Amino acid sequence: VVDSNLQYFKPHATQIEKTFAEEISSSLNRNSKFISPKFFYDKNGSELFEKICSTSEYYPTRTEISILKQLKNELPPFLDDDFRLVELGSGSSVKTRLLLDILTSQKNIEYLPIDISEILAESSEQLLRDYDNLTITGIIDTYEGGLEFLKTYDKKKNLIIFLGSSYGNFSPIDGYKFLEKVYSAMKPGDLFLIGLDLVKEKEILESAYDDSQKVTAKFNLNVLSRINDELDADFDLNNFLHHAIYNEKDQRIEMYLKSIHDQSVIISKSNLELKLKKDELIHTEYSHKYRLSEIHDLLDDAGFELKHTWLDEKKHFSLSLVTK
Ligand code: AVI
Repeated sequence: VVDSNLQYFKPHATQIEKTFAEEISSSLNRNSKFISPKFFYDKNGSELFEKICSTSEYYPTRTEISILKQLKNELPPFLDDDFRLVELGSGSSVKTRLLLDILTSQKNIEYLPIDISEILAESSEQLLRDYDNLTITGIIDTYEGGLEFLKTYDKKKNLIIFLGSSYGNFSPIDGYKFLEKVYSAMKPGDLFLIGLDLVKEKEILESAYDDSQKVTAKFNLNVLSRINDELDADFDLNNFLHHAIYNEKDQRIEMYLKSIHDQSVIISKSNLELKLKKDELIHTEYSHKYRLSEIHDLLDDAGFELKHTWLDEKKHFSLSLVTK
C-alpha cells in the first residue's frame, strides 16, 4: 500500500525474463521467423509508441480521442449505477482522463488499471495528483491474471475498457479466447467498451505504420535492441529495415524486420545462433482492421449483448459498448 488512495497487486508474479528468452528461442529458431509484438513495450518501446500516437500519419489515437469526447454526453445514459473503471493495458492518460471525467458524478471514482508493465505506477500517481475523489488499485499482471483477480473482487459494477485497437494485435484465435476471458470475468450488468480500427484505404493504413519521421521504424527496430540488452545478443540494427504492408485479403497491417544481407546473430541467453538470408523477413506484428458487421459478429459470438457503436465522421475508428 503506497497511500490510502493507491494500492498495487501482483497476483501472479510472472517470470517475464525466462519466458522472454525461451519464447525468442522458439520463435526465431524456425523457417518463418517471428518476434511477438508484446515484446515491443520495454521503457524505450513504450515511449516510442507514445510518439507514434502523435505522428500526423497515425490516425487511430486522435480519432479514438475524438469519439471519446463525444461519449461525454452519450455514455452516461448507459451508466445506471456506480461503475468502477477497469482499464486493460496502460492507456495514454488522455483517454483514461476522458473516461474518468464521465464518471465524476459519482462520489468516489475507482480506477483499476491492469498492465504487465510497472509503468502503470507513474501514470497512477499523476492521476491521483489531479483527481481528489479517486482511488486506484493497480494490477501488475497479464490481462488474464488481471481478469482473474477481477472475478474475486467486490460486487460494484465494472466498466471495462480496452482501447486503441490493441485487440487487433491478437491472432483471430487468441482474440476470441481473450473475449471469452473478458466475458467470464464480467458480472451481469457490467459493461465492456472496446476500440477497434476499421478497414480503409491502403495508402492511409500503410503510411500510419510507416510514418515520415520514421518513429514506427525505430519502434519496430527497438525490439532488437531489447533482445541485445536483455538476452545478450549482437543484432546490428543497421542490418535491418522496417517493412509494413497492408494485406487486403486478411485485412491487416503486417510488420516485419527485413535482413539487408546474409548475416548471423548470436542470442546468448536463448542459446541461439540465428542465420538470416538477404531479404529474409522477421515478422513482428499484425494489426487487424475490421468492418462494422465483423465487429458485431465477433462480439455476438463471444456472448456479449451490443448496446451501442460510436464512429468518427470519416468512419475510420469505432468504439463499441457491450454488456453481459
Ligand atoms: C498497440 N497497437 C494497437 C498498435 C497498432 O496500431 O497495432 C501498435 C503499433 N504498431 C505500429 N504502430 C502502432
